[in-house]
Amino acid sequence: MEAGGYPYNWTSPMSIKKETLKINGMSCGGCVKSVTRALTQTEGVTVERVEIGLAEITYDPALVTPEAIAAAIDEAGFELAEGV
Ligand SMILES: [Cu+2]
Repeated sequence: MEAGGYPYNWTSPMSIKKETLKINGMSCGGCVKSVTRALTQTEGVTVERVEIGLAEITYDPALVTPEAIAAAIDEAGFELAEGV
């Protein structure tokens, strides 16, 4: 008998956080691609939109820390100005 509700193993949408990151050092489409790649390759991060100076992401705090997101941006050669 179905009791209703959701299976246990579904990821709760409640745990996913949405952030707009302000990023210093971006100046062209190449920078947009670099930031997009860096964030895409970070486990637990989903890229919604990237443009010069900012990135909109959703991330799962169970999989990735704000520090790891900042580090990924730093490693790509940019600086996180605000967010996470
Ligand atoms: Cu550039």
